[in-house]
Amino acid sequence: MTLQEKIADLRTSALEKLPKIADEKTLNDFRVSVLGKKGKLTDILKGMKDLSNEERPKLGALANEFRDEITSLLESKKSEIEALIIAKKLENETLDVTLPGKKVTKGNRHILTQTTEEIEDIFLGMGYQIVDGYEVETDYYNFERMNLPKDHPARDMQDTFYITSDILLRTHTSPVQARTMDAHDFTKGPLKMISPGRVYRRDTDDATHSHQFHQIEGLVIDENIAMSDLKGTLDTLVKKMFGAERKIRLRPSYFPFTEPSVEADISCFKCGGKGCNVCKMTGWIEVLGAGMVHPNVLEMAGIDSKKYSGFAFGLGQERIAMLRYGINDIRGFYLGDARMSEQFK
Ligand code: FA5
Repeated sequence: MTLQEKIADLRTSALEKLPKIADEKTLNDFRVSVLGKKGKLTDILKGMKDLSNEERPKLGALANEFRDEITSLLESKKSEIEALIIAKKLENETLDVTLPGKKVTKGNRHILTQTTEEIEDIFLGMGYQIVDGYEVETDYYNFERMNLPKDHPARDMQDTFYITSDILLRTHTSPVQARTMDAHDFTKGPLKMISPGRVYRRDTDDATHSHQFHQIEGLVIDENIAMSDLKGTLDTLVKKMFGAERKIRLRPSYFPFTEPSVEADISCFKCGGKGCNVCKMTGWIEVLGAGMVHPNVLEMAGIDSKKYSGFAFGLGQERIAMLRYGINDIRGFYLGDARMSEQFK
């Protein structure tokens, strides 16, 4: 068989096999076996060295023609196979628009955050500014500046977690009072601020007490501030938060940093005042401490207590939220149970 005939033979068999190929791997194997370095065409062309000078270019031209033809057929076969693969994929991956969508659950802010923001709104409406304090405080601001010198027996009312003998986790938001008094320029007007934040105490946890909880401190200092201003402010707060029907009672109390001092109770949400386990059979739940700023506290901040007077209060946010929403155990706020939060969307 001449080389020309061998090429013709190879062409015939190639043209017969090619259309039957249906995948990329077989197509590639076929290309290597026909046109590859060790393929059939190369094998045939090895015989060229025995041809005459006239025959050699003719066979070369024939071989090139064959290579071009097969290469172009391989290309179109490749595109054909690729198109088939895509078509198959599309067939399997069709989008079923009738399937129900995945439900995206929407979160919501914690009920304590919501309560804080609500109280903030009420006070912003009355012209107060909102001030941040430090959760890690000095003994000086937490106690001494609040008229509680070292060894004062009233320190026992707020036992705390000490970091060093002078640095502690604040027991109340009242140190923010001293810090804002120090920073305030009274030539520019009265001081009216609230300061929400977390506080810590070595209290034993029960339905209404936690060792860490939240307070909102309030402070107003100006000339001629009287107890009636405090009463009116607390009344506005309670009416806006709980509605006019909820009863509030003020009873005399003692805080070293206010004189006179009061504590405010709100009628129990659970028993309406009859007495139950939530209010410890008293019918009332204590929500805040308040009073007229003690002259010593003003003087320690360099404020003339003969010219200026003020009132302050510290309310427990958890207690307010419990009363507002009928939550009967304070520990529910901190457990991180989504079912608790979801009720307050
Ligand atoms: C104080 O902390 C004072 N600094 C409040 C104050 C500020 C008085 C300014 C005068 C002037 P008291 O310890 O009573 O006061 O706490 C205030 C409120 O925090 C309480 O009425 C109560 O609502 C809440 N509270 C106190 N202890 C706890 C506790 N362990 N768990 C949850 N809430 C608490």
